[in-house]
Amino acid sequence: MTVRLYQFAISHYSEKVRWALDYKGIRYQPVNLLPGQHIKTIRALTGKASSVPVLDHDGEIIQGSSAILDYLDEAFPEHPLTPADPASREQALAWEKRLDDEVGPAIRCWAYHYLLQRPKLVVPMLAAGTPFYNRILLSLAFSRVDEIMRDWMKINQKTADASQQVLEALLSELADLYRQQPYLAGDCFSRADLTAGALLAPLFQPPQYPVPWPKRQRLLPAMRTWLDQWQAQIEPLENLYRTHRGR
Ligand SMILES: N[C@@H](CCC(=O)N[C@@H](CS)C(=O)NCC(=O)O)C(=O)O
Repeated sequence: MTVRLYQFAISHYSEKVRWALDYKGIRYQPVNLLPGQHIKTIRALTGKASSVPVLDHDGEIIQGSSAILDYLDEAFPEHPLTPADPASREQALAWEKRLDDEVGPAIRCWAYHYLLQRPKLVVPMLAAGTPFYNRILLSLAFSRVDEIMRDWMKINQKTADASQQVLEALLSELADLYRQQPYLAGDCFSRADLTAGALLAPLFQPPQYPVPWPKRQRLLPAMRTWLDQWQAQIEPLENLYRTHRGR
């Protein structure tokens, strides 16, 4: 059996899938792609959208983190991530969708807005897991990379500020909930908690996440101050990650 995960090391949607695979104890080969160069590879696999993550399980191709989690629970039912009880299942899927649709894009926009202003920090993260010369390539072409990424994901000060508000609302809500109950849906760890932990992981930079995280003091002051201010709300997610992420 061969399981391949086409991904960007930096992608938090890819982290959802890495975590799910590790949680289920499934051995897999990561195929780390360089943003930009990924399009050809992914379109050849899926014949449609270019986004990662994409899973290849013995030739069965699945694109998108949520569809991949569905598939993994079907194909590898041990250590389920989708609750069996219908009400908890519905709740878990609703949380996952909300986090995928709101939090994923918000954290990406907010973090890149500041990190793209520090090429020396962001280039090694974008090229993580790919051949060393990609760092040189990205550094040389950085002003174009910056322009394309900002244009593609509509990243600017205004959208970064709006994203920060989305994050603040969600972090407050999640911290309140985790103060009252251990899990978002039902009485077990599920794909809802996994999604919250994976998508928000860039805020607490866990060592299992395979990118060279920048040291706190090298971040732009705006980013550092905000992270300090929101530490209490970020902490429950960090604890959840530490408890359930394993390797
Ligand atoms: N809803 C999708 C979102 C995936 C996504 O936004 N992937 C980004 C990286 S974080 C991507 O591949 N962007 C480049 C592209 O779409 O070509 C999922 O859950 O997999």
